Amino acid sequence: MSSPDTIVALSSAPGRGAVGVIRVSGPGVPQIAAGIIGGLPTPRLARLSCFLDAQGRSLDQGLALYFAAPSSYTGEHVLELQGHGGAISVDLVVSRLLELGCRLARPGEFSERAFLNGKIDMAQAEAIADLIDAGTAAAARAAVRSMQGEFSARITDLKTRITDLRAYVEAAIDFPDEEIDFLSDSALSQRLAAVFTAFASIAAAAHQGALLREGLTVVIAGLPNAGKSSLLNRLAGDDIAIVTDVPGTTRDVLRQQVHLDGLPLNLVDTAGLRPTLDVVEAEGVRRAHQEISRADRVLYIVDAAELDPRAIGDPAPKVEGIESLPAGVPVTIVFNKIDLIGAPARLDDGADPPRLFLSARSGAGMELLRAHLQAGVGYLKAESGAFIARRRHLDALKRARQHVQDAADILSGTRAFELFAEDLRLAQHALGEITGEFTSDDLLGEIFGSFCIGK
Ligand SMILES: Nc1nc2c(ncn2[C@@H]2O[C@H](COP(=O)(O)OP(=O)(O)OP(=O)(O)O)[C@@H](O)[C@H]2O)c(=O)[nH]1
Ligand SMILES: [Mg+2]
Repeated sequence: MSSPDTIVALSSAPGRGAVGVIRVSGPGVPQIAAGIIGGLPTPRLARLSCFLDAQGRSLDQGLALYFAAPSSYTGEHVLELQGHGGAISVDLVVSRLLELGCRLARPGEFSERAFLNGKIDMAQAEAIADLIDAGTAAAARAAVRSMQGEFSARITDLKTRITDLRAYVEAAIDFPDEEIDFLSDSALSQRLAAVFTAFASIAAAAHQGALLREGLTVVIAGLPNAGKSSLLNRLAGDDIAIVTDVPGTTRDVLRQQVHLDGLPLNLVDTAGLRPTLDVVEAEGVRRAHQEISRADRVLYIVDAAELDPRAIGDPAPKVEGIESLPAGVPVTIVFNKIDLIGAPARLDDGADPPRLFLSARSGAGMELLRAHLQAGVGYLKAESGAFIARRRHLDALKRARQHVQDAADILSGTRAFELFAEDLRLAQHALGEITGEFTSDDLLGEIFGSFCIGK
């Protein structure tokens, strides 16, 4: 599958740096090496070389490293030139390489070639990009796990189990005389149960990974003056939003990212929800509703000091304005300012929606809030063996599991074994999408197009 073009890109960060790494990949590497450093170095041995222009003058001096196909990142011949990391000196060397017949690489093109040449699968390629983009140490560790193939190995294992199951059933279809004895034993249902167990454990690890990668968007909403901005500042540990006792202080949407034990939390502070004739504030309220509709969780802040004291013990207190929240977005009602009413911090998890009593001013109840947000998405604080995962992986896992479920339903209902085998085939196909066995050009473009240049 080797591509005829030889590509070049700066693989280290652009700008000023101690070292600039220029990577060249493709069949033209031997001839290009002859042009720029006078010949191919011994594979995998660093060689101090002058990088030469067309007249044989030195453009820069540095290390040259050669990886012979197929033992390289891309699976093609690769030459790496490690020169000085000045913007101009890097440009001069890249220009010379273009002159020698390379073309500039597209974003992610080295990794795309690695994928097309079977050096890495799709989940591993995605993990490389996620490692580079990781925002926390936990996310980076999960990305390394996926990059090294742990996630793919688990998917492959699951696929093998499903293949076995299919083979078992297809044998029965091929020998209908033996069907009854062959399938009435419990071996089949045992195998099926093992497949479901494997799904559950992979889905849990992938769910953790997706949380580490994408985080949780928490929108702080409520009536004016309830203490929304105070809560944002308290969670961020910084004086980010303006806080005053004037209702309607916040109008713009304010965003701040914090981490809860490795879980990225995208906090959004919004304008207090109230009807208003002020055009600026009305726009703020409109934007607040927009944010609420996209939230993973809404913290609906209520000023506890303004509440009828009887409402506090009420299992279903009337909370003003809460009816304006859309159905389907998880909400927690946060009774703020408990310092004013002398109530203790408390989490009422059993209530629907859950209720939390805290004080943004004193900080009482903040630990309860943090734990509640983590528990709400099933985040495990401890290192959990997570694999970095994307929505597309979770989606494929879900579809695959559904196909196996459909197969199981057939087994318990009609015993139409052809349909059973067909559902298992669909499940395998969905799993194959994760590792990239089945991919469209669109998906390739989407995934590798979001990579850095030079990766
Ligand atoms: N006693 C007490 N006062 C608080 C607490 N939280 C906020 N306040 C006060 O309540 C007032 C409003 O706080 P903000 O954080 O600006 O409230 P907001 O909900 O962002 O208000 P808008 O942006 O106007 O919608 C300020 O005077 C805060 O100091 C709290 O826990 N206890
Ligand atoms: Mg505010």
